[in-house]
Amino acid sequence: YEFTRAVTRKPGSSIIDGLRAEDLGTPDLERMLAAHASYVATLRETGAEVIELPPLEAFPDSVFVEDTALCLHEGAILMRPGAESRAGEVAEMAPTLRALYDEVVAIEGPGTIEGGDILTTSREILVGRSARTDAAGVAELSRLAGRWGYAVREVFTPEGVLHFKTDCSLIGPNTILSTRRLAASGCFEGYDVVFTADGEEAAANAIRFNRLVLMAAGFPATAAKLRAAGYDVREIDNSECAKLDGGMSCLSLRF
Ligand code: CIR
Repeated sequence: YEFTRAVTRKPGSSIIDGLRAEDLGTPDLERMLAAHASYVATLRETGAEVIELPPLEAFPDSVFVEDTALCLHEGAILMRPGAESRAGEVAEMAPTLRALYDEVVAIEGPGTIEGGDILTTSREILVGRSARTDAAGVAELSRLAGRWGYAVREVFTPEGVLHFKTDCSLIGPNTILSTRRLAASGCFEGYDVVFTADGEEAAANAIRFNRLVLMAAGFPATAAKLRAAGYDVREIDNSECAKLDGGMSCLSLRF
């Protein structure tokens, strides 16, 4: 969770057409822009450089940049999204990553995989199979990241949950914030797990970014629990991204 850089993309007015599992109302662009600005400012507060890309109106979900790539120390791996309307976002991200990394490789398929299903810890890369990420996608990632010495472990995202990281985040060297429903599969054996408070499952999609934990506002019991454990927690308005099943991790690539 120590990063010198992040890449984000501003939401555009096409955000109202973003994918969602359930209709929770139309996202309000002004409010989303304000929340996005405070997200970017909070990342910058830690001393990191944040590269903000311009909106891409042709891709309503392109604010959720995390799904387009996996950024590791040795290089970046371009994803192959399982959502058809999002496939073109990868080519839009590629030039930025090629300018920052010596090595950029790509998932060629036929499998699919999205960054939201990937949790990198200090000892391994956990990849949750989901409606967006299939076995072939995990296998190809395993081959690509394996060349750089990473161990990839396939796990499973619960039914009805968009991405693996919708339900968990790495908040300390060996500590994971998780919902009970995800951890119940046993996927975090060997890690210390902090559970989201009951009814606050949506707080799990947080990020540890240098000294800060960024989490969605509106989950007071989980925020209090993290603060009591010594974390420096920042709560960011996530009301509009939540309408599109997005959260803190989705909004940036961090490396
Ligand atoms: C989608 O369904 O693809 C977007 N509306 C939300 C993507 C959220 N991304 C993430 O969790 N990494």
